[in-house]
Amino acid sequence: MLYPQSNKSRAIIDLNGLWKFRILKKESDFTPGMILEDDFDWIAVPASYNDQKEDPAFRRFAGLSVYQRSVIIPELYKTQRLVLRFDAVTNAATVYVGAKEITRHKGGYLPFEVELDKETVQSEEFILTVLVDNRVNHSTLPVGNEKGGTAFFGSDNAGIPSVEAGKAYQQAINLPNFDFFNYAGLNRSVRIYSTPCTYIKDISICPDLKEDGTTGIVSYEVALSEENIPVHVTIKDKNGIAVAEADGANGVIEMENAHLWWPAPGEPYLYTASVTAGDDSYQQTFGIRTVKVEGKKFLINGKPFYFKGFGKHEDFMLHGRGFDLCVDVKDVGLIHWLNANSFRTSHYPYAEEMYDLCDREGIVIIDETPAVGIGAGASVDPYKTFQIKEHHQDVLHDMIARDKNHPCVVMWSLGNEPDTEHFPESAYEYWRPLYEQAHAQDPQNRPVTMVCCQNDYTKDITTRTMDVVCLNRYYGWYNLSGDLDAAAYALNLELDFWEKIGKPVMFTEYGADTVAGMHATVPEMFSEEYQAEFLLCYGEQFDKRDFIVGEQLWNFADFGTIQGPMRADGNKKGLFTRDRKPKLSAHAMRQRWAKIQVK
Ligand code: E8X
Repeated sequence: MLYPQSNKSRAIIDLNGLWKFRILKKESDFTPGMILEDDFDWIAVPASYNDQKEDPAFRRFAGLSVYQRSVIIPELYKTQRLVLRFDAVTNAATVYVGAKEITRHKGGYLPFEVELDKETVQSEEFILTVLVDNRVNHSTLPVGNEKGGTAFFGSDNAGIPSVEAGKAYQQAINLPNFDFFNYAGLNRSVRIYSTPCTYIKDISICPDLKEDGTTGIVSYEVALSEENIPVHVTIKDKNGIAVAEADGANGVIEMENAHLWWPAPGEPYLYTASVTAGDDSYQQTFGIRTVKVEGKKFLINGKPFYFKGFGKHEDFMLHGRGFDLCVDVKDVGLIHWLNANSFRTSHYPYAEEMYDLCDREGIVIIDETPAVGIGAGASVDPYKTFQIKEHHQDVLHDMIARDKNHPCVVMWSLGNEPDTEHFPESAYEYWRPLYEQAHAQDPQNRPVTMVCCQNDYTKDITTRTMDVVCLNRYYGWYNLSGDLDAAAYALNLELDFWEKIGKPVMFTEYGADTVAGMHATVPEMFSEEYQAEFLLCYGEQFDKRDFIVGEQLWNFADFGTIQGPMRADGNKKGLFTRDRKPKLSAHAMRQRWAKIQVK
């Protein structure tokens, strides 16, 4: 799916800004075609709605809300094909022009679009309405909890006499089965873009390298709205100089002395494929780089790569999970400051603009679907009770379709911390087809993983089948709490197990909640000193093993979560506070990662 682009044949109508907004107390309060004339709030788009007002309902309600605005199409666009595109509406959307439903979409972290019909395009003005559903449950990704408690932190509503009361509780608070606040709304940009009537539908670029390691082989495929439109491709270097040409909707272009895309601190060299097809045109950036798992190594351009970084969140004050390019620029600057080189898009695909920035900055991304919360304790097989399989296939497909050309994306994560221990065969039968789907769909055939929760790894027959074993471990925090000697012992016991698997292993989470400003001469949990000691202790164990290909701690920064007895104003495992102030461990990791040179 192509990102909206303004060029000689395409234009963009920006629909970001102030929209009318209303939370619906009940679903029957909405009728298609209704106009918000009074009893509405002005709300900012893109942004989550939750923190924009002081009304407790904005954070606590579960259900439908309405966004509405008027749209005027300039005369000069009325001869073009016009497409309405939502970059992300969380968690589900139904879209109306006037009283007519024109599209709907399930899933809160990937774009969807709809071509506007002639009547709409020719109209003087029209009312655009988006009905947003923030609810999560056993059929959504991320998964919500349906039994009135949060399985995540095990509050099983002890003392509440019946499930009925639990259901009441469920209504009061939209219960995520995941550890981040369920920010909702028009979280990313809303635009109308124009194309000529015959147009470029998609572009796939698959780079490779010849044996000589310097000749690039660039395979491309241009999908068109109609057959037999003449296609021309010009490859331009970073200075816009044409360095190769080709004709035809598919082709392979050889490029001698190609500049490779290297992760930071190397040069992330970007080329542009300037595609023309009939009256349409599109400029697609790409990088020439290879990614491969070989034995126990993760290779980029044939060189062993070591992931230094973290899991992140799209999370900041006031706009919640809203798209914020300034925060993305700030965070990438801090990633460089830390001497880090990568992050995982935990636990959902991030805004496309962040991948574009990482392409330019040489930051490596593990791209993750929103499949988090797939588990409900040892007594319920989620693979038999959650209705998520088809939706999971869809979100995996859409994530790869959206992000396939980014050189910064080096691995797909099918999901985070599912239950792979209590129902091992059921888990394997669920995840294996998704693993195969990702490999089959990705033109670049990148490595595929599924991030493993701390579990009895001897029973888990799924994690070991991934291309890279990705582990989230918290010895010394959630268990063996406060005892780093015991934690190191347990970690090494487990690493002895993984040594035998003969695959690359990396840590995709390890960390400790830390209250900024809390200090202790003898490090204790929640102190800044304990977090630094915890992270460095893990690093010490990693350094002893040659099959560990990366360390991504949890988390880059503090972030918002649901209320619960384990969260005081959110999750505090950040190297930085939520407003990006460094804790002691940020300095400790900066020094550690300065010594780990990668290229
Ligand atoms: C945590 C993290 C959470 O924020 C993340 O989204 C997923 C959790 C640790 C799970 N992983 O709680 O900070 C630990 C399970 C029990 C050992």
